[in-house]
Formats: sequence, structure tokens, C-alpha cells
Amino acid sequence: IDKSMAILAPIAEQNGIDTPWDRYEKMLPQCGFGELGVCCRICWKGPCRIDPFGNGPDRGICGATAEVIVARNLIRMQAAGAAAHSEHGRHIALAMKHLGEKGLDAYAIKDEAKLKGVAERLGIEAEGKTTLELAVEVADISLNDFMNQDHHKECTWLSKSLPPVTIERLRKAGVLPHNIDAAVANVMARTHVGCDSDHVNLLLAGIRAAMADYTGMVLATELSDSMFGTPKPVITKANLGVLKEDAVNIALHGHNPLLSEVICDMAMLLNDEAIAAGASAGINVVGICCTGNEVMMRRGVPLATNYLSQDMAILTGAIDGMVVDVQCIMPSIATFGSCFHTEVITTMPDNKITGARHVEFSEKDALDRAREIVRICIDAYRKRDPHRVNIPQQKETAIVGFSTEAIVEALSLVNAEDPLKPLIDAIVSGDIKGVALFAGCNNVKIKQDHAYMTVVKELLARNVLVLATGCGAGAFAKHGMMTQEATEEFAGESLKGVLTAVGTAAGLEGPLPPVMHMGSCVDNSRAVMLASALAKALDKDLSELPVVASAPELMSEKAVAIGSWAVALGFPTHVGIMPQITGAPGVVEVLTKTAKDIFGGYFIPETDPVKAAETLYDAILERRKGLGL
Ligand code: BF8
Ligand code: SF4
Repeated sequence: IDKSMAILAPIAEQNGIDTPWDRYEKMLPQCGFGELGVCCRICWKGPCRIDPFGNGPDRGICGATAEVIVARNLIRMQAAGAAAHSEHGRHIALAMKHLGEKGLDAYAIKDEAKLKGVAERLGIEAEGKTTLELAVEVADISLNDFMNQDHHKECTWLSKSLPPVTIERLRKAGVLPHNIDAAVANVMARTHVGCDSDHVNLLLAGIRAAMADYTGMVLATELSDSMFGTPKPVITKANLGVLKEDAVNIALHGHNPLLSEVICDMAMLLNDEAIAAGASAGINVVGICCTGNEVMMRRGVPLATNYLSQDMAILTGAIDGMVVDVQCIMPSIATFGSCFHTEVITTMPDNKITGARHVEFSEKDALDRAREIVRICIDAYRKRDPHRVNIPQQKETAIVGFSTEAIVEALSLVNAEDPLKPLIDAIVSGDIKGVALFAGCNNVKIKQDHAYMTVVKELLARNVLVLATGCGAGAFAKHGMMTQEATEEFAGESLKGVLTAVGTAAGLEGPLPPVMHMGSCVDNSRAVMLASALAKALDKDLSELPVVASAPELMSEKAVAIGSWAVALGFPTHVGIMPQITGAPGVVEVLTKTAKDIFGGYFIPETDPVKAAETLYDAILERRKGLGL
């Protein structure tokens, strides 16, 4: 549905390059065993696959059933997602520790108030300590969540961020990790050939890994805010029209603000060098995927695009450098870059791409490496062929940066004494029926951004307050859902009333946007913070709140992990892609039904976005009824 793609697809064809959609078509038909999840490659006696029609093998060579094979495959995905998010968190925590102990040129504690708040929440006595001393203690407690070997002591960030009743319930279910790394390693160990062969036991271990995923991301968010600033509402633009013909365009892509923040700083410092190279508008930094979300909400850097069209962005012929770190980076960008003048630059030792240029980045020499990277991009600009520049005109305004703190601050303008009260009152009165968190990726199996837009419009019309992160937030930003006009057009009457009252009190001369941009995927923790604050104020478990989650176009293991902790925390959770589990009816039963008895939350697999919205709304109404509303 993104019109800029219609402009770029023919350019791909002229240049003989396959787009993601071409590559998908060449993949069809995709393997039916894989789609059902019943293919096992865990040992080299295999691959084994179960015949879903009951005419062939009903067990693998070792005797594993479809239930065991599907459960093992799924929980390995959850563990991989947890590993990815928590590596990100560990990287930030280590950087903060180094900053506090030895100092790092390129970094600082930009938000001391946030750091103090975090320290207080973690139970650290701040009195008499310098900011850097506090930073070290916060980093140490966070790193201890990767190191603690006492099985009876759960990760600190869990108990310090979730409501006590929720913690108690999850403790009873045995799914609270004591150590993030251990939860991941445990999944790998118990899924080795000849180990855990009970699908329910396996699935619970997967949920524990998913809770480790949550732990890694909450600490990533809170420490990032301390170092780089807590997001506040900022007005920016989104979609490929943010590229500038007369500027050195640098696209930042990946996830970790440790890289992108320094590149943004350096781009400002070297702006004159770009002008001297002939780019009259200097350097134009734009974002892609979750790095895009990070710099968009903290700095107002415009968003070029979200996951599925990352390589297509290079077809504009106007991106001089694409600088990437970790996660969700299609290897195809190197091929696309080689067809244009674009320098594709990898920066992390464990994320290289054959065919890309590698400039290894580390916190210690961040300024030098950032300078080198920005200069490579300026040099590339000199080689740009103006005849091959095709920048689509599509771009939309986006009001972004709704951290939990920013939302509470806006609400405090309505009620200074008890900021959450206006929100709670609106939920109780039914002006706001409930809250939906949109998260996740794009997936070639769905027309890009279409499922997001469909589900969200259905829910907004039913007066559901919408939060968004990740490439879902990117989709909404690109399609104008983070504007005041979108509130006028799509929000139901009573929701519009609340958004207008808060927006006006906050000095916006009109409503808040109907979709609140909360940040990147690790920032799903912000939505949990907000929900936890509501739960604590109401003295309820998260699983009792009229809060749902939706990942209409998910694809990554990280998204699987996020969806899984959302279920564990108690949220009915929609997935718009049929998960690769349907070859095991027992697993499907556990995740879509039994989970509700254990956690309150459960998965709603639904590929029809209109039906998905109806089911989510029904789940909200069921919760309201449970609360007597
Ligand atoms: O971590 S939404 S495609 S970029 S996995 Fe990846 Fe999915 Fe985008 Fe953000 Ni999250
Ligand atoms: Fe086959 Fe069992 Fe080996 Fe899997 S673990 S490949 S089911 S023999």
C-alpha cells in the first residue's frame, strides 16, 4: 500500500535486481512441512518430518512426536529472540559501566533524572553518590541479571518492573528466569536430541526464555534513556520522501543507539565537509527499522522506511551510505548497494555481510570510527549519479516520542495530583474501551503495512487507545496515523474526546495522535510500564486489564519472543501470520486455550485483519466485564 514502492519496483526491474517480493515468489510453494512446524533437523539422523495426513511417519527416527518437534522448534525461536534482545541490553549495560568507571568520550548520562529514577526503582541509595557512581551501580545490577546463579532469586528487573500480583502468578507457573543467559542456554540444552520430550514442559521453558527476553529489553530501554535521553513528543516526517536530492543521505539501520547516536552527533560536526563536497543541504540522516525508531523519537530524525522495504530504499539512488549494526538487516542490501554508488557499512564484529564494507565500531573509539564512517558517506556522495536519482515524494508528518514518562507528563497537565486518574476514569467510563499495543515486523506474506492499517482503523473506531512500536510504528508513521488529522478521521467519538482534552491541555491546540509511538521493539517494555502503572493504581493483575497486543505482520524470532511474554503477562495477543505450529494440535491447544487458564493471556492466530480486530475487541469487552465495567 506504500506508493513509493510502485515507483521503485520498476527501477529494480530495469537494473535486473530482485526485490523481496520477487525473492518470495521464487520461493513458492513454500515447504508444507515447514509451514506446519513438523520438520526436525535437530540431529543428523534427520531431517525427519511428520505426515500431517496420517498416512506416513507419525514419529521422527528418535521417536519424537509432532508435538515435541513443533514445541522444540518454537521454543528455540523464543530463545533466539531473547538472545537478540538481551545481547542488545547487555551491550548498553556494559557501555554504561565503562562510561561510569573509565569515561567514554562519545557518551554521557544525558538524563540524570531518569538515571536517578531507575536507581531508586532498583533499590539503590542515591544519597551522596555522583551520577557516574550511580551509573556503575545501575549497570552492575543490570548485568547481574545475566550472571546470577541462585535459582531462587529471580532477575531483579522483573520484580522491579512488574506488579507484585503478576510476579506472584508467574512465579507459581515457574516461568520467572533467574538469569537471562541461563534461560536461553536452558532452552538449547533441553531441546538437544533425547532431552525434554513433553510438549507442555517444553512450552513453559519457552515462556521462561520469553520472560528473559522481556528482562533484556526493559533494561535496554531504561539504560538507553538514561544515557541518551527519555523521549518526549517531537514532530518529524516518515517515508522515502524524507531523502534529499541535495544532501549527503545517510541511512541508519539496525537497533542499538550506541552506534546511531554517535553517527547523528558526528553528522552535525561534519556538515560543512558535506557542503564542501557539493551537497548544498549538508548531511541528511534518516532512519530504518528500530534504529530509525530510536533516533526518530529521541532526535526527530525522519524515518525512511520499515523492515520490508529496506533494500528498496537504495533504489532511490540517493542513499550515499547505509550504516548498520545488528538485527533485521537483509543481506540483500549489499547487492543493492553494489548496483548503485551506495556504501553499505557494517559496524559490529558479529554482524558482517559479504560484499559490504566493514568499519568496526566500539564504544572506546566511537568518535574516530563515526568520523571515518561519515566521511566514507561524503565520499560516496561525490560518486552519486544524478541521473539515477529517483526519490519518491511520499512523506507524512509523524508526532512521535511517547515514552511512558511523556504520556504521564501530558496527563499530569489534566490532573497534576494524580496523573493516571484521567486515563483510568476514561477507561472506567468507557470513553476509552481498552488499550491495544501494536508490535512487530513486516512479512512478505502480507501486503506491506496493510494488516497494520486495517486492524488499527477497526480498533480506533471502537474507541481503543493504540500504542505502537517497532516496524508497526514505522508503518503507522509512514501512513499518516501519527497526526492530529488521523485522530479526527479515525478515532471513535469518545476516544477523540479524551485525546483532544489531553492534547489541548498539553498545548497542542488539538488532539494527540491516535497512535502513540512508544519506540523500538525493546521499547515494548514502555507499554508494559504504562500497563503496570495502571495495574498498580487499580490493584489488579496485568491479566485483568482491558489491554491486548497485536502483531499483524510479524516475522522475526524476536517478535515471537515478544508475543510470548505478552501472553505470559496476561494479554490476549494476535498474530497475523499463521505460526509454524499447526502440525501439532496439542501445542496449538496450549498456546491458544490452556494459556488463558495459566496466564490469562493467549494467542489469537488470525490472518484476516478485520476478524482479528473483532476478536481483540471482544477480548477487551470480556476484560471489562471481568472488572465489572
Ligand atoms: O526489532 S519490528 S523487523 S526491526 S524484529 Fe526487526 Fe521486526 Fe522491525 Fe526492530 Ni523488531
Ligand atoms: Fe529426527 Fe529425532 Fe533427530 Fe529430530 S531429533 S532429526 S526427530 S531423529
